[in-house]
Amino acid sequence: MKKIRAGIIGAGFVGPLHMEAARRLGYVDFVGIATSNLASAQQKAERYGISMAFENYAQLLEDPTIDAVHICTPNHLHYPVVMAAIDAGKHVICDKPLALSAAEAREMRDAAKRKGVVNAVTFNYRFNALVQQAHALVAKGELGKVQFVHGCYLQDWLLFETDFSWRLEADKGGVTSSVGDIGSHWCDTAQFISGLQITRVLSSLSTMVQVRKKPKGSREAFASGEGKEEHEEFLVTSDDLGSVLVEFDNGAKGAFSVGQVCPGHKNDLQVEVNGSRSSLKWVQERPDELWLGYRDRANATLLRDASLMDEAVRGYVNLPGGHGEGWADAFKNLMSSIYSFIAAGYSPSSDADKITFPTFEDGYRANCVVDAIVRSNQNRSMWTTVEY
Ligand code: SOE
Repeated sequence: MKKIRAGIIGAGFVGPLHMEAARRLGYVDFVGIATSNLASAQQKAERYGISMAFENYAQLLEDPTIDAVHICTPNHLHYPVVMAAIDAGKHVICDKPLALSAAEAREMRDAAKRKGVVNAVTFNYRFNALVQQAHALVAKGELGKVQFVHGCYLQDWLLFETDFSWRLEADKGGVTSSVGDIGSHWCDTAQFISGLQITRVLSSLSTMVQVRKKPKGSREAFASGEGKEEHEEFLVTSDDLGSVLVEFDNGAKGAFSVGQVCPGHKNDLQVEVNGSRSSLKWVQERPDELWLGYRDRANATLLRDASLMDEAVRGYVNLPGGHGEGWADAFKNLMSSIYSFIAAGYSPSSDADKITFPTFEDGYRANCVVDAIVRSNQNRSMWTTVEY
C-alpha cells in the first residue's frame, strides 16, 4: 500500500494523540511538524520521530510531498490554518470544534468543497464500537420512535482556580468553553446515535470559577497547576458549567448538562436514548458496555463482542470480547475511516456515499448548535432556533 505523507500543525495535548492513532494504521507517515516556533517544533520532531520541523505552518504547507495535514492548534487558529491548508490542496483533518463560529465554519466547509480536498473533524466518540452499535440499533428501528435523548458531559480538570487552559480564553477558545469544547461532542454523539438533528435549544450557562491563576508559560489539558508557577489573575468570561434543553427534527425532546468543574467526573460523556419501544445508554467511561432498557422484559447490558454485534459495525471492533478497548481505539477507528478514504483516492463529492467520518459539514452543524446555545443564554434562556 502506498504510504500517505502527513504533517501535523500544533502538538499540545491532542496532536500526539492524532499521530499515535494514525500511525497505528501502518500506512501513514508523519513527515513534517509546525508548532508555535521553530525551537519547539524541532524538540517535538525529535521526540515524535518526525524528519522535518518547520518554522511555521505556512512553510509546512508549501512542502509538495505532504498529502494530508492534521490541525491541532487552539481553536482560534483553526480558521486561518485550515483555509491555508485547503488553498495548498492538502487533505485536512481538523480537531473539534471546527471553528469559533458557524460563520467561520461555513466558509471552511465551502472552501473545502470548492477545492475537492478530503475534510474531516475529529468527533471521535462516534467511533467507539458500541456507539456505532447504538446508531445501528436506532437506525433499524429497534427502539421504536425516538422520544427523548439526554445525558451529560462532565469533567473536573478545571475545578480549581489554579487550573488553566487556553480553552477558557475567549480569544483563543471562543466565547464558550464548556459548550464549545465538550458540549459540541455531546451534540455530535447524540445526533449520530439518534440519527436526528437538533433544531431548537434553551440554555443556562454559568462561570463557576470567575477568577483564575493564569500561568506565564503554557499548560496542556488535564495538567494541573498548583499555583506555584509565575501567574497572573485572569477574569474568566466563558462558561464552565451549563444545562441545555433541546428539541430534535422529529419532535423528540432532549436535555444535557456540561461541566468542567464537577469533582470526580473525568471524561464523563453519557448519552441515553428513550424510544417508544426500548432504550439504550452509552457511558464513555465504561466504553465496552451498552445498556439496553425494556418495559416488558429484563434490561440487559451488551458487552462489546463482534459476534454479538450488528454485522455492519463489526469493523469497529479491534479486539475479542473481554480485551478492553477505549478512547485511543475509537480515535484509531476514526483515523482508519478517514485515511482509508484518502488511500482509496476517493473524492468527497463523487464518492460521498463512501464517507463514514464526520466532515466539515458536521463540524459546521455542530458550530450552528453551539452558536444557538450561546444566543439562548444571552437572551435570558429563550428558546432559540438553530440556524443551519
Ligand atoms: C478537554 O476538555 C478535552 O481534551 C477535549 O478538548 C476533547 O475534545 C475531549 O475528547 C476530552 O477532553
